[in-house]
Amino acid sequence: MQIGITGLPFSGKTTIFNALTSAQAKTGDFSLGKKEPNRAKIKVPDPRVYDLSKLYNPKKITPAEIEYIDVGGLVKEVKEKASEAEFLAHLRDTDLLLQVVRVFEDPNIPHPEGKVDFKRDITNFEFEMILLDSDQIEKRIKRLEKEIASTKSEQGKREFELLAKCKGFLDKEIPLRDFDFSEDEQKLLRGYSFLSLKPQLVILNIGEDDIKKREILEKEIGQFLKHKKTSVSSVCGKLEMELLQLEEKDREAFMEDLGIERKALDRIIDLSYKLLGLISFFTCNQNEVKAWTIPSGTVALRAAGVVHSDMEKGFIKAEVINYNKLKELGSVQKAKEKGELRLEGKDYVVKDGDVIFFRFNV
Ligand SMILES: Nc1nc2c(ncn2[C@@H]2O[C@H](COP(=O)(O)OP(=O)(O)OP(=O)(O)O)[C@@H](O)[C@H]2O)c(=O)[nH]1
Ligand SMILES: [Mg+2]
Repeated sequence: MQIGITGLPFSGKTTIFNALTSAQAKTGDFSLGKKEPNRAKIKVPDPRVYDLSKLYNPKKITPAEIEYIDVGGLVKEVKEKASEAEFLAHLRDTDLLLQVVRVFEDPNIPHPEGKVDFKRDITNFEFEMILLDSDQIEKRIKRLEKEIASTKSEQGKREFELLAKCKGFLDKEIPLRDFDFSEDEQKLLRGYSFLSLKPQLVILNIGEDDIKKREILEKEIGQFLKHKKTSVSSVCGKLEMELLQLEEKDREAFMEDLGIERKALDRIIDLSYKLLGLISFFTCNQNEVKAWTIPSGTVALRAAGVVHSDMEKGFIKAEVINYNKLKELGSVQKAKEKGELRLEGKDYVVKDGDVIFFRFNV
């Protein structure tokens, strides 16, 4: 999974990138015009993978991974530098946009719009994404018109109609993720990676003084955000970055003092999975215990294919037990004795936390 971090200059993107990934990218250096974004992969800190590993003592433990890309923001200066294409290229492959919005007040740090006003920034950001998608569609539509005139392609016509429909939404300033496209439409749209179609996680970068009113703030912004597949959370970027420099035991005391219940990373990962509609299942043996990430609603046959194409081709059955049940019983052997290791067919809908042993034949 790839998550793109974006937002206005000096909103704290790199600070939050560091807090999420334990990277040590330089903050406070104006990143405008910088060519390469900061990138880092993290292992999803899902305690279930490590718990299962205790049962199997495997040679290898493989948690799921998320890559964070600190892309920077798209602002007037960047556009003038014609870096728009670069900005888009970096965000193209991301599954989710993490929009960092400055809430913290600090007279020493300039705000590109003059003063802190996070509702304005959120609204402007959405509008920027809509404009970028709109530009892209206009260009494509022009080319398609010529193509259809000469080839009379049916596929071209369908694409044209769909893009015209999207353009209609965008002209009304509605992001594309507000619409439920059919499966065929989604397929056609996939190649474009429209920005307003990507799920969005708004991260309010709050100051230390705001920690106490974090819930009120999140609720207020939650009600302000009117679009689908859009969530909000708040992070005190600077503090979270400092937290990482502490020893584990000091960290907990520090967090308690400040009233921080969970690390930003843990909250953001949970929200990201929810926004993207993703769940985890596990495969376990003496060689490897591994977490797999799939869309919720995936059937056993498809899940097998995620692990290995041979498993999908030669699928016979899936032996399934949920992590919670397995933990309660203590071992797969016990689960078998108690008849808790279920035999499921190819249409079984995999649940979050399922431990699956695929039976297959190639
Ligand atoms: N007071 C305060 N300062 C912060 C906070 N978060 C970030 N900063 C400071 O704001 C400045 C900008 O932070 P960065 O993380 O570099 O911001 P950015 O969005 O990556 O900036 P660009 O990449 O230049 O667009 C740095 O000096 C940070 O130390 C915060 O929560 N409170
Ligand atoms: Mg930066």
